[in-house]
Amino acid sequence: MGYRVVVAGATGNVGREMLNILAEREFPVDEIAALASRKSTGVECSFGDKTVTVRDIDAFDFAGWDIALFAIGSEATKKYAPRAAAAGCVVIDNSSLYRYDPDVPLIVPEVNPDAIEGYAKKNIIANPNCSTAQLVVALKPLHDRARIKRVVVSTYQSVSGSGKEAMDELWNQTKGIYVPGQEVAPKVYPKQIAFNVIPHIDVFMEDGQTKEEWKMTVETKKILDPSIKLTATCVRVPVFVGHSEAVNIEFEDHLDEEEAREILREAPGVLVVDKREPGGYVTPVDCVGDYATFVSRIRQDPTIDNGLNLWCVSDNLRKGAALNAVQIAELLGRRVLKKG
Ligand code: 11C
Repeated sequence: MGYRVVVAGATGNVGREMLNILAEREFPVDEIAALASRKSTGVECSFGDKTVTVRDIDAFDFAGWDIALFAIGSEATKKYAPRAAAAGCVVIDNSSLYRYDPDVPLIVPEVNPDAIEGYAKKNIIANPNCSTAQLVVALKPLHDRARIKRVVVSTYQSVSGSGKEAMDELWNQTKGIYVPGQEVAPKVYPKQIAFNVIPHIDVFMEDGQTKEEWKMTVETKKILDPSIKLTATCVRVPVFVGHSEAVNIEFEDHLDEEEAREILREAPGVLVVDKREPGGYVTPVDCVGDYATFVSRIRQDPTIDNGLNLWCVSDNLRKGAALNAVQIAELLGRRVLKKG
C-alpha cells in the first residue's frame, strides 16, 4: 500500500519538478492529485509516463489524502495549508510562510532529519529557500568535523528562482537587446537582467540587507546550528537554472583543504568536482536536472586562522525546492507514516 499524494501548484516551475521527481524516485504513490488555481483547471501535467489533469485547489477536499507538497507561494499557502493540515493531510510547504515558526520543522534530510519528529504540532513541514538548502548540505559535514564560526557567502542565483515569467523576461530581453524596436523593458526585475547582474533578491529590510540574505542567515541557524554567524550578498544573474555560491568559512578548529575535500567526497548529497585546471569545476549549466550539491574550488583561506573557501552549485528547482520536498516526504514515510 502506498500514499495518496497531492501536488499543489502543479503547473509552476517547482510543482512540475515535484511531479517529475516523485515519478523518477518511484515514491510509492497510490493516487496523485495535481492542484492549481481555477484558471489552470483542466491543464494536463506529466507524471512519469502518465498525465494528470489539474484540479481547482479551492474546490479540493484534502480529507483522506496523506501528503501534500505545496508550491503555491505564501499567500495561497496561508489559505490552503491549514485546511489540508486540519483534514489530516501532512503539508510539506515550499513557501517561506512557516519556515520561521518554532512549531514547524524546517528540514534538509541530509542535515537535520530528526527534526521530522516535530511535524505533528501543526501537521506542516517547511522546505527551505533554495540558496540555503544547497549551502547547508555542503556545510554540515565540515561543521561536524571543525565547528563553523562564521560564513560569508555571495550567491549567483538563476532567474528560475523568480518563476516562469522571469525566465521569459531573460529569454526575450536577450533576443531583443540588439534588435532595434524589439527591446524588452524590465518588468519582473527592477533592472535589465540580460547581460547584467542585479544585487537584489526579494524585498529590502530596514537594516539594508534583502530578505533573501536574511533568509539564508535565519534558515542556516534553524537547520544547522544557531551559533553559526552568516552574512550573505544575494545576486541575480542571467542564468536560467542553477544557483551558485562563493562561500568563505571560518572554523573553530583547523581543517586542511585535503581533509575537507575527503569529508565532502563522503558526504550525503554532495559531489566534489575539484580539479585545479581549466574546466575542472562545476558551473550551473552542468548541474541542471541533477540531484547533487556540487562543490568545487576547495582551498585554504590564508587571510584568517582556520579558513576555507569553496564554490557550491546546485539545481535550484531540484535540491533547492522539489527534490528536497520529495526527500522530506520519503523521510516522513520511513519514520512516521510507514505505509510504502
Ligand atoms: C530566488 N530563492 O532564487 C528565491 C526563490 O523563499 O522560497 C525562492 C524563495 C523562497 O529568487
